[in-house]
Amino acid sequence: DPIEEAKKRAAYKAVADHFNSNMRFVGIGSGSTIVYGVEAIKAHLEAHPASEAGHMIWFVPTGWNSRKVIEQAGLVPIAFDSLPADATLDVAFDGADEVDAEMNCIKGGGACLFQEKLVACRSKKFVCIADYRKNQPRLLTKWPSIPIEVAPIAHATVLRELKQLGSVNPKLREHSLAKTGPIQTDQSFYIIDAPFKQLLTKKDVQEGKDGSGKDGVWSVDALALRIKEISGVLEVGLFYGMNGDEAQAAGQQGGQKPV
Ligand code: DER
Repeated sequence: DPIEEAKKRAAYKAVADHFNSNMRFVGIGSGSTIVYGVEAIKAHLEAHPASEAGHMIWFVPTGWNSRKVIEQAGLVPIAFDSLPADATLDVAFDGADEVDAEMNCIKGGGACLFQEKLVACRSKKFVCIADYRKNQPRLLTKWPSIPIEVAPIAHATVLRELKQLGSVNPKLREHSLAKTGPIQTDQSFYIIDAPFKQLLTKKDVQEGKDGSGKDGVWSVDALALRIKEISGVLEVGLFYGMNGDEAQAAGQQGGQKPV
């Protein structure tokens, strides 16, 4: 299957370039691509054991499924809230639903975006593993909407506010199979998928395009910050400006640019 092959190649390259056996804390994202990432880490550790005996590497999951993937590979998970207070992760590996020319990402297809962003922002480097299907000039080119994690009690209010920001037909993510009703995240929150017309890159704005929300056209960071301000929103599935200085400016703890 050419897509599985592409995912596997991307994962093995990402791990070869950005993982080493002497790391201490490594973040593991969610979805299907990251499974190849864990497989590649496992193979790397077998071929390159840690230099000092007894060296431990802790793997930080980004949700129930991510933890299962770590355990099934025989690696050792540590819950995010069990990390030593002064610990920063060496690297976080994760997937994405779409990536634009500036490496901004739409994430949340797997409903784990809150823990994924927590882990990404606590890591020295965020490595996004994405096959060719995810690469687009701008976000919302193929992936239709922005996943947003919201408190159940506030979901109707958030839907209303999103429409005022120009979202067309935002809706609660429902179970697709037998069970009816909204899906719940690992935090027992809901997910809203909010379509918008277009998300501009920084370059678009520098070239004079207006990303301030007129006719529902926004720049990535302006919309991410605006949605985050809506009371009831826990986190927004837009990863942007993840390098140190921009991330500080955007109010996110410093990570580094996704690679
Ligand atoms: O939920 C997410 O952001 C995930 O990383 C995910 O959507 C990517 O999934 P995939 O690797 O199965 O495409």
